[in-house]
This record gives sequence, C-alpha cells and structure tokens, in this order.
Amino acid sequence: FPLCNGILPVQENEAREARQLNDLWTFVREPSNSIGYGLLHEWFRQDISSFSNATVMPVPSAFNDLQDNSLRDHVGWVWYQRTAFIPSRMSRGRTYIRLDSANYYAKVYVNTIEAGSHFGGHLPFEFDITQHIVFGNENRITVAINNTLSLQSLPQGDSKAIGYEDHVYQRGFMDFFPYSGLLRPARLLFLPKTHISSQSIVADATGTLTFSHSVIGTGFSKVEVTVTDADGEVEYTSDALNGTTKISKVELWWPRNMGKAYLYTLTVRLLSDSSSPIDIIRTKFGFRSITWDNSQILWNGRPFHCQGFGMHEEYDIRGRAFDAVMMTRDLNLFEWTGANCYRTSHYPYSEERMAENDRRGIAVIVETAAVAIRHYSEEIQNLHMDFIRGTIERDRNHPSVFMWSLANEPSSSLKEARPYFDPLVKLAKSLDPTRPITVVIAGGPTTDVVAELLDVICFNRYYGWYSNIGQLFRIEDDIYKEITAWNNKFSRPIIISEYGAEAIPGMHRDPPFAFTEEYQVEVLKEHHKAFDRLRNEKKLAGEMVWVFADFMTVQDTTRVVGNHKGVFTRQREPKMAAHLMRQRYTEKKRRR
Ligand code: BDP
Repeated sequence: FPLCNGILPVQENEAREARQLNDLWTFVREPSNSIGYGLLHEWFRQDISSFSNATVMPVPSAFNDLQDNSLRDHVGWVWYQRTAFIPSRMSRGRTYIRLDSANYYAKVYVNTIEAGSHFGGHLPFEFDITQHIVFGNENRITVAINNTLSLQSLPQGDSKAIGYEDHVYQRGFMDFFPYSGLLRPARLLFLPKTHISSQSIVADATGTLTFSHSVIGTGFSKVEVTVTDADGEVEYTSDALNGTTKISKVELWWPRNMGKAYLYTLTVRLLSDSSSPIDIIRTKFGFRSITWDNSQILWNGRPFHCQGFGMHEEYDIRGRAFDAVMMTRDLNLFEWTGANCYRTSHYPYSEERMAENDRRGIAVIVETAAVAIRHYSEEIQNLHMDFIRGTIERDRNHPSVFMWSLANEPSSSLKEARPYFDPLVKLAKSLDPTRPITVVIAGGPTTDVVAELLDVICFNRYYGWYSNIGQLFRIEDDIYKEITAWNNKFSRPIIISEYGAEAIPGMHRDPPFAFTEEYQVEVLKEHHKAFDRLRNEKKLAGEMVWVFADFMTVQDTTRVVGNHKGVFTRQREPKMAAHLMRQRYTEKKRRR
C-alpha cells in the first residue's frame, strides 16, 4: 500500500488551483459477494451510467444511509464515476487527483488507466495524473471502493458469506457503524510543474522555529520564506527551504481557557531567476511546547488538565461524511460546554476540523484509525505503520495537536501486544519527538503489557455500566482505586479517556435507572467525585466523557438504534448530562 508521502493541505493561491468534484457521481455496486480485494469487473473502461443498477451518489457522503437497505449493509466493491473537463491551459503544470477520505480501500482510474490505490479510509491521498489526461477534453474519473473489514484491514473485522443468496455477514471489532464511500471532499489539483510537496514546522515556547520542505522538480532558482504575525507584520525571512531560527518575544499558542490561540503564518515561495513566483504555500502555525512530568501534561510549562470528550465525526443520513454545518454546530456546542480538549476517536478527523481546532484553541489527541486490534500480525503491523506515518505527516503542523494515540483498545493484555507496539511507538517517536505518545489501552494495571512503552497512559472504564450496572454507590471508590493502582505502578500522566453510560433521549426515572437521563447524570457525577480527589492528589491528567453525541452502530442487542452514551443527542440537542458537563467544565471560570 502506498504511503501518504508528502500530503499538504489543499491551497488555492497565485500558483495553485483546485477544482471541487463534490456533486453527484454515477454509482454502481457490485454484487455483495465481492469481498476480498480482487476486482471482479473492469468497469473503469466504460461509461457505467447505462447499467440497469446505476444510480447517483452525492460526494461527500457515506453511501449507507440514503434509503436502500441492501446498500446500507453492502460489503465489497462499489464504483463511483464522473467526467471532468480539463482545459488545455492546465497542461502547463501537473494535475493531481486528491481524495480526502475513501473508506476503506480505493483504486483510482483516469480514463482507462489506474492512477493508484490506497488503504486507510480516514487519510487523504493524491495521485499525479498528468500523463493520463487528455487536455482540452472530458476525462473519465472512476473510483472503485471496497469496504470489506477483515483480519488484514484496520479497523479489523470479520466478513463472510452466510450461505443465503449473496448476503455477506460483516462485523467490525468496534461498535461504530462502518460508514463507507467517498466521505470527504474530492478535488483536482492543478499545481505548478515544480512544486512544494511536503512541509514540517516545529515552533516551541522559546520562540525556536524549525522548518523543512521537500520540492518536486528543479525549475526554481530562489526561495523566500517569510514568517508574519497575526497582523501581517514580518517577523523573520530566509532564503532557504530548511532552517532553524529563534524569534524573540513570540506570542504563544494556548488552549482555550488558558490564553489566546495565537497563530502566525509561514509563507514559502519558490521563485524563478527573475523573481517571478513558481509556487507558494501559506501555513498557519503556533509557538507552543508540550512537556510532561510524572503526573501532568504541561502546556508552555503550565499544568494542562484535559477536560473534554471522546467523539465521532458522524451525523444522521450523511454518516461519516464531512459536513461544514454539522462540524460548526459540534464545535460551537463543544465550546458551550467549556471543554478544552477532545480525542479524534477512532480515526483522524477532517482537515477542515483540524484547522478549526487551531483557530478556536481546542487541544486535540489525534488517534490513528487502528481501533480494536484483536489479531496481531506482521501484515497488520506494516499497515498500522503506514497509518502512523500518514497521520503524523498530515497533522504534525497543527499547534492544537498535543498527543498521538496510536490505537484504541487493542488486546493489550496479550503477550504479542508488546513486540507489536514496541516498534510502532519507536516509529512515532522518530517521526515526532516533540509530542507524547499514547495508546488507549484495554488491559488493567496488572495485566496490560503496553502501558510501559507509553509517555501518557490513557484508558477507558465503564464503572456503573459494563461493570456493576445499577451500583452507583461504588463508582467513586472503584474508579479512585483503579487510577491509584495505575499511579502506583507507573509514574506518568494518566488520562481517563472514556467513561459514561447510555441515556435514551427523553427517558426519565426517579430514582435513577439504567438507560435514563437521570442515571447517566449520576454515573458521571460519581466519577467526578473521584476525579476531584485524584486531581488534588496529582494523580489525574485528564478526563474525557464517552461520548460527545449519540452515534450510529451496527445492529446489536446492546444498542438501541445506535450508541446513546452521548451527552448530546445525535441531532446535537443537549441531554441532562450536557448541562452537568457544562457546569463542571465552566466551574473554574465562573468562580474567577
Ligand atoms: C469503548 C470503545 C468505544 C465504544 C464504547 C461503548 O472505545 O468505541 O463506543 O466502548 O461501548 O470500549 O460505548
């Protein structure tokens, strides 16, 4: 599987053009028995709109929730196709196709030629298609997508024919619905022949700035790097692609509630002999340092207590598709609760959201798409390494990102987990020595074999829900004792990355009873009593409720049309618990 080498955010400027391909594509699905990645047909060779089962599919969107039952549960290949007129003038530069997210495996064709393939639904990828294009003409773009989950995919799952017509049983080892299709924007990029292909910016609280770039092509003779502050004042210039400098008196980037999320802009220009611009990239970045001691995470040297949520980037009807309206509602509600941080559970979120986190001062733990690994193998380890490279490459320049989570709830008590994770942690550390590494582990303090490798220990616990449901009276003690046991064993920061209970919106009981809004509130409150004690004793670095909003799952006896541990409903209206969380997360501010 090719790596996401050198993926840069999409920019439109003096040197770069981008054409959105977001609209209705022609859509055809293969029979549901097309599991496995061998292609059954070569439908990129022809116009598929005349097929009897051809329909249209909006991009971006998941294809699952648009009405058709068998499409919701489809396992295997689907085909997206459209044409794009590419003007002759574009032949002066290079044309790329860029897909921000294709779940989970995609092959891309331009006219009759395969441009490339990609595994890893939640990361962007792009292919140089210049030589496949007929300029000044319509060109056919076909994307074949396969959503099969198996022991060779991440997330892992189980897919098999059930011996009944062509039905296939598919079950991921996670609870969220495996939404599939072209989930984020699709674009053609028109770049100069010689262009910047990757960028790294590291800027810390001392004002030290280190930048590096790679370039495809050699047709430039000068470089101009400029750093400007938020008012456009020039702070620094350089004539090299790579460099280190120290800028005096920088304004720092702080998470919300600690200070201002101050952003600078780094502009890099490739120039010709006569100083005319060949390529330009402008990137917002912030100066800040993340460090940690044996119990706390420090942001620019000050203790940072993470208070927030696990989330999902998914909504009614659209599934896991990018939607600017829903993203804005989510982030506004997030701010309303007073939270300061979230985890991109259980996959990298949209690039648009990452830019918003920087602007709004929301601190983020970015998680790779490796959720619920049950079977360890070299094949999965290699794919997982690709995911780590792709995730860090995409998100490393965001000041809001303060930690990498390499996985959620792998079977971390199995002895194979240790040799599996050891090289992954080393890889992440070598790619980014500036941020702590975590894995959201599943084992307990006496059984887990991965925790020792980590800078920060994150784990999910469901006292009052999966453990001892109905026994509200023991939650405070149980969680207090467990976190204390972790502290006694490992001196490093500990974050409880999930806790919570289901509440069916509008379901009430007094006294509280499981599945009611009252019960959810009581479970959270009991945890908070323990968290406050642990925090005073410097034994807890962060707390994150599972989950921000209700979300869709597969059909299951333990899920009533989805997971209802949200403090907001799936339509993003508050349950009682949202008001409780708002009270907790705004408490200090109100006291000031
Ligand atoms: C945790 C998982 C999360 C689930 C949650 C639950 O990390 O993805 O949604 O359990 O069961 O173990 O609600």
